[in-house]
Amino acid sequence: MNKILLALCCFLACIPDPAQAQTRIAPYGVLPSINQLHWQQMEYYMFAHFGPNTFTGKEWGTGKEDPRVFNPTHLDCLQWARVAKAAGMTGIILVAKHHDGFCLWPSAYSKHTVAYSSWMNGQGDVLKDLAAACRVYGLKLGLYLSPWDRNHPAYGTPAYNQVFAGMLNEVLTHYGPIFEVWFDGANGEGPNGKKQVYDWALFDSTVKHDQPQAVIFNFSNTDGIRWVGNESGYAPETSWSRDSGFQSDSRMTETRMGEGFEEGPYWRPSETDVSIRPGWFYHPEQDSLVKTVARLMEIYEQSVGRNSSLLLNVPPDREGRISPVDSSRLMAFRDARLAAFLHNLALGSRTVASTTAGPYEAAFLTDGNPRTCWAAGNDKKSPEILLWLTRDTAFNTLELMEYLPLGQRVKSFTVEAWQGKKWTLIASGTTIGHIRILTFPTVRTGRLRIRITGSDAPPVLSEVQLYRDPALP
Ligand code: FUL
Repeated sequence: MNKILLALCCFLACIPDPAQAQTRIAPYGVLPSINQLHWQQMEYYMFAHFGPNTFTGKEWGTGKEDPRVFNPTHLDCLQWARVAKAAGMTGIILVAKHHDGFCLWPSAYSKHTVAYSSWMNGQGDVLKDLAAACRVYGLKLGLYLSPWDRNHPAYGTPAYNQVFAGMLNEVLTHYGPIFEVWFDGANGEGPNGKKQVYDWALFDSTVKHDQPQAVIFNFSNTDGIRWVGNESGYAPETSWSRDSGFQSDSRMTETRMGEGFEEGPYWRPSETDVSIRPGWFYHPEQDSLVKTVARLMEIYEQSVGRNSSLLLNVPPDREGRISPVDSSRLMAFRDARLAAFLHNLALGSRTVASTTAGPYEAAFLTDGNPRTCWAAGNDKKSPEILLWLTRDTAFNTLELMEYLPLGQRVKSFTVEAWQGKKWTLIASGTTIGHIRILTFPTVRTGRLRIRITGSDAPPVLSEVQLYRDPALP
């Protein structure tokens, strides 16, 4: 090979990573921020509800609980982090203050905190312990703070907005980097019988000032993440990362919240929050009701596999540890996921497309690298991708990935397998987004065809992967 040809090959070899490319693919619509792209890669992380409710057996405390009820006997945040890491999670979001107002850190703004509890004679700080544990295990830390406060005397008056911003400032400046701030939408009455008019602009600017790399759940239109609209553990099949923004909540049904808006002017992808147990807090009588591995797999495929992320609540018990029932279920769930996504059977296929923009060839779809991509040309016809598998292959799971830094585009597609003498439809879908997982009864074929039947702009996909999940028919 002469030198010019070699130089050209090297140039082409890195071009299909659009982040480095010289050939420009036009972006479409509103785009994700860097913070949102980093967040999207996290996919699966832990929610930890822990506080007075853990000890009183409630789900919603009244705020009148004696702070001394908070008294874990063996609080072990390292164990939480070890379990989360072994489970394959990427971070932990701690409920630092629930609606009862109890602060898991010694806040200067309240008398309803760990400093007034029996735990460690009031010298403890759960946030400090958890932040240190997350650092040990390479996990990111996020914080949930309920603006609704059933304890604070100022709640229901303008002064409370300053209190809440002050609390936010405390938790966002003492514990290192925070990847997500989770604002619960519940807004009930406080001790004086009044509801608070929240100063979202103040809360938003506090987060952005203290933790500029954090994403904000629920109440922000920049670096925002939206609620998926249910607490049952699924995103709808159609799942846009764009939506109409949090201020339009009044005309937003829960279904619309889940689906997002194709035409939405804001990039606010959804997060699916669900508990491994019936309750958000630990209750010993629910030990037999921890979700099964099959149910957790379904939840995973219907959240991460539908362009959402999975925030799975695993509440620590009264000792201050994740119970063995939950941790062993999480390990079995991890094993099931590893088995389901063990070998990408599409790797090395000969992959061609009916249309290609410049060097973004279809072969990059089956290279196992989500940073490279195939881009369709500007021609109007529905593009088709053809995979010639290395041999006749049996599979029951398809994973597609769209290259989101350039915007979300695909709105419908079909998947067909070559069976004898004809193409047979085996699956179809609407949006793709970060990851779309489809499962179907096992098919055996040597050829697969994916047709993008609807797209807002020429599609740009990064991966087509095939698996055989042994737990599926
Ligand atoms: C809801 C709360 O009312 C629940 O107690 C729980 O914290 C859940 C994650 O969000 O709005």
